[in-house]
Amino acid sequence: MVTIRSMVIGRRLSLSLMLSLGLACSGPQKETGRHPYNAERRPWPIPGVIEAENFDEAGADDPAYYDDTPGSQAPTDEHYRDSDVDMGVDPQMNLVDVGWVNVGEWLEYTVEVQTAGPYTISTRIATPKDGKHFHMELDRQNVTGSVAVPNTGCWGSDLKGHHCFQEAVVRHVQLKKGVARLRFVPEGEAGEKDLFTVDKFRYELEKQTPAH
Ligand SMILES: [Ca+2]
Ligand SMILES: [Ca+2]
Repeated sequence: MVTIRSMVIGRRLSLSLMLSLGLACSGPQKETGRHPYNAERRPWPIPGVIEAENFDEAGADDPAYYDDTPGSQAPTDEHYRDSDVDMGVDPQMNLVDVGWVNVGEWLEYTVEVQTAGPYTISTRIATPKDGKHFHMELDRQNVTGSVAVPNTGCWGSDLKGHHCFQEAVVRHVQLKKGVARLRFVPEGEAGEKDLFTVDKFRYELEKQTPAH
């Protein structure tokens, strides 16, 4: 085994040796710098609520989203965090959301399922369009199937003071315990733009009837 001492050249480590050392210390998992978007860098717990705008902070070679428009399409005074993801700040509803969601785009969150079992997943979402869908993946496995988004009448709130987020609910989603990457994926025809505005995802563990 190569020791640190044997890799020291004088008092300096060469870049290649530092990289070797980093790989040796990190074990089989590649160290990318990607992490959950919270101060503790802790996976978002499930059961729990994950805000759509709190997708992971990406590592150098490990993206946490795909967004097909450079920069944000939201007004500049609605800035929440630096990213190409189009996030809006809604002062009427006191929330931050992700809007201008196009087919082909996706967002990822590192989560930790703390209890295995069946879950109800409620997504707070808005659209003035009919027939829009999305699904959610854990470690690239589609766990929800296609979830229908109701036409809620507007993009979340409008200048007339209408508030129109609703919950798109899917039940009985079996989740395994452990850390995983949750991916939110809009569905539709390639090139389809501006499907909906999404605020948050709520994962609730369903009550289970004891076996007889
Ligand atoms: Ca964008
Ligand atoms: Ca939100």
